Parts: sequence; structure tokens; C-alpha cells
Amino acid sequence: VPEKQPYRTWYHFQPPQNWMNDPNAPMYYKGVYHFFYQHNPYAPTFGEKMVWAHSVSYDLINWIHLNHAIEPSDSYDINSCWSGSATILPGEEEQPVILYTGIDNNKYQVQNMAMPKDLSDPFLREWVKHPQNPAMTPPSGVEVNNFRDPSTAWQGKDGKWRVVIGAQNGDEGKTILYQSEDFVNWRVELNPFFATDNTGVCECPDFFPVSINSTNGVDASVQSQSVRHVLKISYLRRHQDYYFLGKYVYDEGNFVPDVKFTGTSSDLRLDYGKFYASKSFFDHAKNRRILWGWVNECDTRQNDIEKGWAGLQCIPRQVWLDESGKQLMQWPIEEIEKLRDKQISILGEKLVGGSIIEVSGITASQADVEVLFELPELENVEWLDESEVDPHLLCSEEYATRSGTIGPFGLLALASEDQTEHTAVFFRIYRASNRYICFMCSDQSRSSLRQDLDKTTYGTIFDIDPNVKTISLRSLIDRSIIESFGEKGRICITSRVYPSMSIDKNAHLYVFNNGSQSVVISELNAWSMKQAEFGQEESINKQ
Ligand code: DQQ
Repeated sequence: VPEKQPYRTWYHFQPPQNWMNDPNAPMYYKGVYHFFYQHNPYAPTFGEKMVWAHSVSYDLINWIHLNHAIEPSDSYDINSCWSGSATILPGEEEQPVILYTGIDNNKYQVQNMAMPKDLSDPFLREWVKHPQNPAMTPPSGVEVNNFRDPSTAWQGKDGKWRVVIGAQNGDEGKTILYQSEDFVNWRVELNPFFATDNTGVCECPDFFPVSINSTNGVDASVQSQSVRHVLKISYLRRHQDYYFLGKYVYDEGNFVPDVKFTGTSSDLRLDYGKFYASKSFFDHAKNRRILWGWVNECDTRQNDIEKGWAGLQCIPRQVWLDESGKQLMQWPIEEIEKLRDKQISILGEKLVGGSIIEVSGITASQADVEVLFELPELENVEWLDESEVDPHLLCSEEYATRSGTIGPFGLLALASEDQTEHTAVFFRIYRASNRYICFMCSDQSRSSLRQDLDKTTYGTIFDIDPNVKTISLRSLIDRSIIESFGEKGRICITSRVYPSMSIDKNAHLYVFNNGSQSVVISELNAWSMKQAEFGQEESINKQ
């Protein structure tokens, strides 16, 4: 009997029904994690009256869905409540404030404020809008319909608050800095905080410090010798999240990236797959910075309507600065391991060229897999002139089935028993001028026999140290999503797939090697994943 909802996830966040996009205002307040999201409560498609839906959790895994926190109601947001962020104001009693974008009665984009009605309600169920809204209206040099997505605010040494807003002027994308002494009256700074030519609008800017010598996170306002700054921008034209490491020049009120945006595959991205409008927050309960990201469907609009829902969130990821200082690292939050159930392990097994082995005994449709591969000597590997290669194109060239010297090797996830359906997540090693590079790819081209899907393949290349003889891969598989983490979180690739056969008990998991040289599975651990709890508050109270 075919399942009615084979693509609904077991442990990835999704609303009970209808459309979800951006994560909004994630925060931790008095022992509770809050998560808001862009939601169309009326249909599984993006809507004309977007609201802020609200869910709460004690562990970021099991969630209680509450009533909507912010809905269109006034002239300054009557046509939608779009994305924004939370800032927790210090004081005798800390107080969260949300800044969000309203689409006003003229269809202008303006920034508004909302506060919890009752700070003693542990779930902060009700939110009230500030009487002085709108707090910011489009300044000169900014298009009135491209001025949105306030970041979390931070406080400077002078005690003033600062926030950045995404914007556009012609082809230029920018983030605009505002300052305030009281968090109510905001003044625009004339010079942009950061701008890029030929990119179009900057959406959902996220600006935060990262520690130089620690994986711990820090609060948005921290400025010291021991941090660097990250500016993340979601470029609408590409539908991709880029980030810049750089210097926050406090006195000038701007951000200077170490490396400029090039528009090529050398720009830094949080995830090379389906992933957009991400937002992070500082979790002071565990001293870490956590990142959420919206993972959209790759199915048709008509199918979204038939399923009755669209949109997922990634598993929240801890993010920190790599030791090299040159990139961020990301790893699924440790709480997800609570859902690990039955475990299967493989130790020290050789995968000769052209071989494939099944990881059997777990529920392959909902699994967490970690594998460490031991590499052969790299000397004889093929040459790749990476200056001429677009990893994205490379990946699309029937890659998983091609045979190389070292690789492709990796996982076949959500595979049918005969493997006609599968998503290959794999590595292949090349030699480039004076270095070795690894190509990581998530190949959806054979993920389903269904024809009406977007099966774009995703890939990227990164340097590897020839003295390190292993490479690791972790994939979180959850019915229609595969989130993969290469090299302990150095590279992330998220994909959406809709198998027609590899559903539920008919899904299989394999490890494969299509390279001519053997690789060794030094260690593989795979777990069936339990279902997370997603409940409406009323039903949970009744239990
Ligand atoms: N989604 C929101 C906007 C934002 C865009 C509207 C990014 O505020 O710019 O739902 O996905």
C-alpha cells in the first residue's frame, strides 16, 4: 500500500501543513528555544499575507507548535509580515525584541518592532506591536520594495544599538546600517555597511562574531581581539547563501571582507545544495552559535499543492571558525544524537574498485550515517585544472557512475534494492598544481524514476592535505531530505529527493567505490532515527 505522505520528514522541522520558508528570530530565552518561520497559513505556496508562525522547544529536536506570533494587522504590515530577527535586550529582566519587515499599505517595505506581551509566559505566546511602528522606512538610495530582513542587533562600546537591513539599488546589493540609543528611534548611516556590485538584492543579512581559538559561540555584541566577524548574505538572484569572513570596522561603521565576492565557485557558501535564507543565534545555554536554514522543495508547485505542504528546515547546526581562520565549520547539534536508535557498524572493510556493499539492518529511509574512509596513496591520481572547472558542471556529468582512480566513492542513500533509484553522495580526488583537491558531490540525477522533479546535482571542490590519509562523510537521511557533511563539517550539501520506490521499508543504504583503486571503510556507524515529536500545544496538554 503506497504511503500517503512518503516525503514528510520524521525529524526535520516542518509545520503541520502549508507553506514554510525562512527561519525567523531563532532565540533561547529563559530555558526555552523559540523558532519562528515565514508561513502561509492558507496554502502550500508562498502567499500574499505571510505571517510569523511560532514553535517552542526545550531541546531543538521536539517541538510544540503555537499560535502565530505576528500577523498582518496594521497599515505598516497589512500586506505581509516578512523576515526578521530577535535581539535580547539586557536589563534587570532580559527582554526579547523582534525586528521584522512589514509590507505596508503602499507595498513599501518597512521595519517594525514587536515585543512579548507577557514576559512571565514561558512560551511567550503573544506578541504586541510597538506603537511607534514603522521604526524604519526606506531611506534614499534604496528601492522601496527592496528594503528588508533586519538582523539581530548588537551593541557597540558607546552603548548604541546597531542593526543591518538587506537592500538593493539598481544592480547593487547592500546592507544598510542603522543605529539607535533606545532601540526605538533609529537613524540610518549614509554609507552602506557592505555592498556588492551586480548582485541584486541582499536578503536576510546575518552578522556575527566567531571566536578565533574556540568552537564556542559568542554573543552578537562581542568585539575583541579574540573574534573575527562573519557577514552572511542570501543573494536572491542565485538563491544561495554566501558568507564573508572579515573585519568589522567599528569606527567607520562598515565591514571589510578578507576576500571580495567574485561570483565564481571560489566564493564561500554555507551549503552547496538546497539551502537559503539561513539565520544564526547565540545559544548561551551551551555557549554555541546555532544556524538554521530553509530547505525548499524540488518538486512541482502542483505536487506541493497535492501534498498540502512545502518547505523544511535543516537540522540546526553548530557553527564555528575553522582553525585555518579561512572558513566556517558546521555540524548538526549534538541533541540530534538522542534520536539515534538501532546501530550498525562496519570496521576495516576494503572496498575494491567497482564494489558496493549494503548497510543493512537499519531503517534506511530515516538514518544518520557516519563513515570514515581510508585513502590509498594519492600519487597516481588524475590531474584536474580547477581553474577551468566548474564543480557544479563537473558534478552533473554522470559523475557517480564514472570511474576514476580514487573515487567516486561514498554513499548511495534512499536507494531501491536494484539501485535504479539512488542519491549518490561521494568524493573523488584529483591532483592540481602543487596540491590535491577533493571533489564532493550530491548527485540527485537518479534519485527518482519520477520525471517532473528538479534533480540538479550539487558539488564543490576543496583542498586536502596529502598527509591526512582519511576523509569523512556524515549524512542525515530523512525521507525526502539528505543533509551531508564532508570532512567533519568543512563542506555541507543538502538535497531534496522524491523517490518513487525507495520509500519507507523499501529504502536501502549502500557504500560504493567506482574508483579503480581500493578505499577502506575504516569505520562506519549508521543508526535508524526515531521520530521527533511535533505537537500542537492543545494536543500536548491533553496527553
Ligand atoms: N523571504 C522573506 C523576505 C526575504 C525572503 C519573505 C528570503 O523577507 O527577503 O517571505 O527568502
